[in-house]
Amino acid sequence: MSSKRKVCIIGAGPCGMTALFHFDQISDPSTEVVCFEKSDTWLGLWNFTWMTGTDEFGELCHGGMYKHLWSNGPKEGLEYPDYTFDDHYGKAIPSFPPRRVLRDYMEGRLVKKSKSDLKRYIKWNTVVRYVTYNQKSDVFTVTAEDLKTGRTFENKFTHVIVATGIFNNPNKPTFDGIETFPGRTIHSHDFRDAAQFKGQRVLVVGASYSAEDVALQCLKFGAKSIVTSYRSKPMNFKWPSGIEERPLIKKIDGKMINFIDGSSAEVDSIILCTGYKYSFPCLEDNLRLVSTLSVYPAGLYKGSLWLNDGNRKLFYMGTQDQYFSFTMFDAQGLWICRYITGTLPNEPKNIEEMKKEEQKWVQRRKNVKDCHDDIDIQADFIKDLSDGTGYHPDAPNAVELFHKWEHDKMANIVTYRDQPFKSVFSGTMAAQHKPWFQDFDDSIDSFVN
Ligand code: NA7
Repeated sequence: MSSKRKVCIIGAGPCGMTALFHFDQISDPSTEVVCFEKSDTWLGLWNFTWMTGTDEFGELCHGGMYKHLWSNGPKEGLEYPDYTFDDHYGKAIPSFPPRRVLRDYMEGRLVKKSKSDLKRYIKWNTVVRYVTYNQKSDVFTVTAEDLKTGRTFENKFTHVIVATGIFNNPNKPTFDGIETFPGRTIHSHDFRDAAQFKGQRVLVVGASYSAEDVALQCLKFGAKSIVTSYRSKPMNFKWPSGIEERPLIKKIDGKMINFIDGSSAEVDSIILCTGYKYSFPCLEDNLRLVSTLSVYPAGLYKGSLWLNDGNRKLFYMGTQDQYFSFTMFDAQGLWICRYITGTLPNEPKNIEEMKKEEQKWVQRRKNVKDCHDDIDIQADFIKDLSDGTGYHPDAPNAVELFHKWEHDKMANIVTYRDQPFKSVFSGTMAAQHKPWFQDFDDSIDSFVN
């Protein structure tokens, strides 16, 4: 291989695209970048498909996006400092946009703020099958398949960035009697349209973001009733009439769900909102991150650089549970790009120092008491990434928005999306909007105008 750096980005979702964006900004002549993307478009999860299970190529459907998804966090907490929502839409818009509005915003930045056409770096419909690293030659071999031609090929790279996401491999627990349940049972990864549950009594299993939103969506789109079932602790929101919480399932008997507190409920459908398992099947064992969902998964210096096999040329993006999401990916993409191109001041040379630093964060994460502590960790993580890169210093300030947002949710889970927030970058206060629960039009035009 020549002395040029050759960087492989796996995945053109919001993470992979911010890495690409920053490489394009820096335009380092000795760094070549290639991005392999399994689908035919960018921004990953933020695309909607009707398909579930496998796609048109027989590949596993990656994303679990559903129709009518509106952001569950304030847009002011995931804004790009160099391209605000004001910059894109030219005016104040409300704080909790539908999927299309967010996708359009991200695309706007990629198109309008890039130095060149970012699509030229991307190999579409190309799935990475395997990545190996050879210590002797200090080179990664990436085996990929062009899904359209069926041709498999190998390319050599000096660096690899894994940006394939963490919400694609559903965690599917089983329950006594579930095999004989006569209704429909799906995981939230396959949930596409709440309208399909109109008139039904629905059991939602889980007590986190998907459970909360799927339950509300089903109610909004006309489900008769929703029972949610928690394992560790209830969500404890002030639920509207039609939604109630129960503890874990003990046994399913026909349509009757029996819970461990002795109560029962008859339901027509079950939606498992039981989260995801981290899955990076295309990496060889010693390169593969194994973790449960966390705001600071272990094994990554600066939450990004793979430490476990010592080569320090493999990076993971977006493996953190997310509050700041796009902003965090952006700060991370910039850090990775600057690290690879050798333009970061003061980075430790010694891997032991890096491991010590990583352990500080992992220990801090172990001691969190609640979501507010996780939010603080993520704000500090962004600050930590930004210190060497000069990323916008106001980015971590959105932390206060997230604390307020958590309180808004506890105050009223139906109306929290109607609250306006102020951008930490533009200072613009969000516009008001028709209440989310009554708004069935998630077109860009309706939302923005
Ligand atoms: P999460 O946040 O990982 O939550 C998964 C939920 O599923 C959580 O409440 C778990 O309970 C519950 N769970 C997992 N296994 C079981 C079993 N066996 N029985 C009952 N309940 C179970 O995933 P989400 O899909 O909600 O959210 C993913 C991301 O989407 C989120 O971070 C946002 O960024 C958007 P536990 O609390 O572990 O007992």
